[in-house]
Amino acid sequence: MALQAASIIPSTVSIYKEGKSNASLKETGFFGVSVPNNHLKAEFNYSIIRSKEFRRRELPIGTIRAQTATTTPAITEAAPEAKKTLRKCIVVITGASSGLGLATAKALSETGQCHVIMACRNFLKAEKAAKTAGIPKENYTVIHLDLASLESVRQFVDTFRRSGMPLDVLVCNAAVYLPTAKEPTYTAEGFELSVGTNHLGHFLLARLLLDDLKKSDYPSKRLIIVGSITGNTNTLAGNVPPKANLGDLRGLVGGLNDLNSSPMIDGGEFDGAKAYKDSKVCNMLTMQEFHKRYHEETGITFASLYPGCIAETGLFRNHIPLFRTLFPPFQKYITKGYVSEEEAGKRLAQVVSDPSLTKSGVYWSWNKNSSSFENQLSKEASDAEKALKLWEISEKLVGLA
Ligand code: LMG
Ligand code: NDP
Ligand code: PMR
Repeated sequence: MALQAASIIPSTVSIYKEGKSNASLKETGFFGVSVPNNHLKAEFNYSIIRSKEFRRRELPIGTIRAQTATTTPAITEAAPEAKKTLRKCIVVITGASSGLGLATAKALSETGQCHVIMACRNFLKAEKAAKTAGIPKENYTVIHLDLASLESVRQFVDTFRRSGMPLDVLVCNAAVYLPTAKEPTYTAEGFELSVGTNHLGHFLLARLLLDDLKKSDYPSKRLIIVGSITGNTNTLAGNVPPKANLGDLRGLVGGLNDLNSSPMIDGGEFDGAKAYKDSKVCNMLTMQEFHKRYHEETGITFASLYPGCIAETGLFRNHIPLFRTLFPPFQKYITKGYVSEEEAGKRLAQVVSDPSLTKSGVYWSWNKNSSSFENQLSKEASDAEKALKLWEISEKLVGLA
């Protein structure tokens, strides 16, 4: 628990505020930090953010802490062009401690235009991963987030807000895949773990952070939810059994536990691989419902994507060793769907920051030359009625309705 909110937020953060709507306002943040909202460089100190569970002195010597983050402006106040220079884009990425999330954090860091908030359940792992990947300290901050606990999601939002940083892009990337599990396991609130983490945890996070996105003065605000081909039954990959199918959502209505009904969304027998694929359908439906409800009003871009088959990531850590050995060559040489972590990270980074990918409500994919295109979702993954139903049931389960 010591690391529950072990987020010592940037001790010094320099931010350019270029907001039009509130340019004349002064906001007083937590800890009495005054954030001047003008076009000049705003330098201020953050206090160490403490939670009930966390005290700095309790950390053992040598514990790696969240980094001092300095979003260094490229041009100083003296230069008139500074006003035209965008401040760094603040991007929250869930599950940035490995695989796609980490590769995306690295790719974004390399643009020099982003500061990544790595929202991770394992603080030390995230720190080490960032270091090993060579992400400069000033380009990232680690904040604790365990999506398998709604309490932790709320704590994350609170900690992030107290950092005083704006939110420009949210990337819902983290996931678990439990293909060999014989019995279901559950989140803190008692939801089957795959759907509980991949969908419900992200659903609450995204709903809460929508307000923060709305407040951001960044010109291209985005909310991205990672989807997958295996949730789409209009593809060959989506037809490998067990297939995704949410049915009439009766298991979700029952709370995804076997006390009331079933741990599976459709009310069926537990199947870990199906639960994962179902959760990806939920991710893609949620993106579309966000788009429908909020795109016009807020201008936020909502998008999903299939980054390619990144056959060597930690996602397959629970699969049998034979699968883990054969899956990468199978994808490389037979299906040709294979993509490296680095390439996949560049793809997701495009969806985060490429000026040509601002269209909302889109499920992006890439062709063999690695150029992006708007892909077609399966019938179920684009069913507007199901998206609405999913939204309403999910709100109840996470305590928003
Ligand atoms: C399930 O089995 C398990 O039941 C489940 O518990 C879980 O572990 C899950 O995803 C994980 O896997 C799935 C899999 C396991 O079963 C199969 O793949 C059965 C093969 C059925 C083939 C279906 C092909 C799809 C047909 C679609 C047709 C409709 C298309 C319509 C739409 C078209 C639109 C364009 O089974 C296996 O793992 C064994 C598979 C052995 C098959 C070998 C195939 C040749 C490839 C050889 C390469 C070497 C290694 C590959 C290993 C990686 C993948 C298995
Ligand atoms: P990884 O396992 O490498 O990354 C998943 C990340 O999610 C890890 O950082 C993991 O943390 C984190 N995570 C898991 N559970 C939680 C939790 N309860 N709270 C917070 N973080 C959590 O897999 P990938 O990089 O492959 O997966 C990333 C995304 O890409 C997923 O959404 C997946 O569905 C999607 N995807 C992957 C494909 C592939 O071929 N690999 C294909 C299509 C989509 P930790 O490091 O602590 O374990
Ligand atoms: Mg699949 C034809 C292309 C193709 C692609 C792009 C994928 C992606 N897969 C394809 C085909 C096949 N796969 C075929 C023909 C088979 C039967 C041999 C097959 C099997 C298979 C298994 C057992 N594939 C898998 C598994 C998994 O356990 C993975 C999974 O379903 O995770 C949920 C998986 C995947 N195949 C993919 C991708 C991207 C995955 C994994 C990750 C994901 O969707 O997020």
